[in-house]
Amino acid sequence: MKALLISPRCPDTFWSLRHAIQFSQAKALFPPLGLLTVASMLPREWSKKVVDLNVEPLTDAHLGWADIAFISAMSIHWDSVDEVIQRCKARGLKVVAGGPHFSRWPDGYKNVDHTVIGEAEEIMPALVQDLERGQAKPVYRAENFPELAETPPPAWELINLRDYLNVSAQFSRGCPFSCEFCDVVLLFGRRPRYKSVAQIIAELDALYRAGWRGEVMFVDDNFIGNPGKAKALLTAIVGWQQEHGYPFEFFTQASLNLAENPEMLSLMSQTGFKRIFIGIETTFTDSLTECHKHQNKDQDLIEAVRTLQGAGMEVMGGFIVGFDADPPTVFDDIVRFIQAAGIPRAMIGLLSAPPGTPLWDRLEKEGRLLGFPNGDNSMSTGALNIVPKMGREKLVSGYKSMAERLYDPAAYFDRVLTFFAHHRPNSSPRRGLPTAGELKSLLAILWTLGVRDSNRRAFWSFLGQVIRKHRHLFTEAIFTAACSHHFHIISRRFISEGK
Ligand code: B12
Ligand code: SF4
Repeated sequence: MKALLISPRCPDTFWSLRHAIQFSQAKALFPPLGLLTVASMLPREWSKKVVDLNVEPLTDAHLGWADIAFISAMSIHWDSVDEVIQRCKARGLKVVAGGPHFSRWPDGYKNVDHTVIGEAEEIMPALVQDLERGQAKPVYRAENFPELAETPPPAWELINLRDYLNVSAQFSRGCPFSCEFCDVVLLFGRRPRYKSVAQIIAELDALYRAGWRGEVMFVDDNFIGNPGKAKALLTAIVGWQQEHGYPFEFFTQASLNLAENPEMLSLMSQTGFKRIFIGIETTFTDSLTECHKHQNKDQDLIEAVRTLQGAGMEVMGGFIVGFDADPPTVFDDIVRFIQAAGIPRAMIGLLSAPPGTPLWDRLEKEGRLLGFPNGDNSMSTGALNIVPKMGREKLVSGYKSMAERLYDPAAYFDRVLTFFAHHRPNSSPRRGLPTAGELKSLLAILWTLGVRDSNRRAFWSFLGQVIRKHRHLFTEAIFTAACSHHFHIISRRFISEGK
């Protein structure tokens, strides 16, 4: 059997980082980890090809080669998914679809032949057998959240790692919390399930052997969900990094209570963690109570961010506006917080209700649902599927004013400088001089932001301050500025929508 594994194209959104990636040799931000994991579950004797539409187009030759297509998608891929399915069907290919989008929206695609709902581990043996016998069913639903001990390493050999800016590894799935707006618990359950330390070390070995050097994201919903397991893994990676000459830098997602765990922070610092994404959501206790994010209450938020920065990590924060309890000052207050904390990459979103979440159920009862969200709730109104208490117009205009203020390049650079002022280098050795590829990117960024861009004054003033006060972070500063370029383009486009 010849299996064509297709990853749909991401639209040009906040997280596509497309206008920053253009400066590098990479073509996309992350490889499609779910699809590569599924590829490893297919029989060895099958021929496999991965086509990531963020890297290359899907050609008739690809479709002509294949006997069957496997598609993996998030809801944000909506448009591309429709097109891919139509093209596969037009060539007479059977389509197997899975991943978060199809798991949450299984009835949406009548032209998909076999929909996999949930995680693939326990389903694949039966699906493969049924496909080989020509008797596969329309729907396969995971009955359990599988243990990850048998999850195979991703099939890195099917892609060119150089096409990606970062790579990823997954240590755990699931989250013990129950934030009202989040569908992670529906998708992956409340009990975090883990791979073994040996499985992860084998994945790092495989990436190293495949020639990867650079950033690795642990795509866990909460890396420190089980602190004991996280510490055991970190201890093993410290040793691995030493043995291999520190080829990787890491980032991940975690809950804010990481700031209260100095031992974990010290281990993360020794391992080489550079960034951490935290769902801060809001600075208002009543809004945190409303969305059941109790774990963020009673914390001094600025103090927590400072602690993480002091451990060598840039804090990337997720923020939401549109809670019923949000006061009228919410937009100004959150912008002020983000500036003061020094969170350059702040992902601000409008509250939206993914289907099946407790928020969806509550708002349905209250008659405040407006249909399905489109999956993109950062710098877009496409996911706004609720009637907000403060009124849609007020919410959207306040939100746009946040985007305008936060992604003004001067404000962004101010945040980077605040972060740099509190940053302490992590205790793993820093990578050596920039590679030839990185130097090329540096020059391209300098040319675009420093010569051609209308915001070049802000850029040069920023660089001047970096050279005066934080020279050791010069390379970091240039790459961070490339992200500012992307966010500025996305925010301008969003702000002018509907004008
Ligand atoms: C890493 C990550 C990112 C990264 C990288 C994304 C990427 N390109 O890979 C970044 C930070 C960029 C990102 C961004 C976004 N993300 Co994200 N992200 C994740 C995260 C944490 C891990 C994804 C991952 O690699 N998982 C590991 C693999 C192994 O798991 P998996 O893909 O689910 O695959 C398993 C099954 O689903 C199934 N399966 C998957 N595909 C297929 C295909 C077939 C054929 C079969 C049979 C089975 C199958 O089998 C696999 C093994 O069991 C998930 C949450 C999570 N825990 O998965 C959210 C998640 C995927 N992201 C989500 C969202 C909403 C977003 C954003 C839209 C956020 C935003 N507001 O902007 C953006 C969109 C990005 C864009 N391009 O514009 C949602 C998607 C929800 C949905 N219904 O689609 C998730 C589920 C988190 C959540 N609930 O909020 N994200
Ligand atoms: S928002 Fe984060 S902490 Fe809350 S349930 Fe979702 S993954 Fe867990």
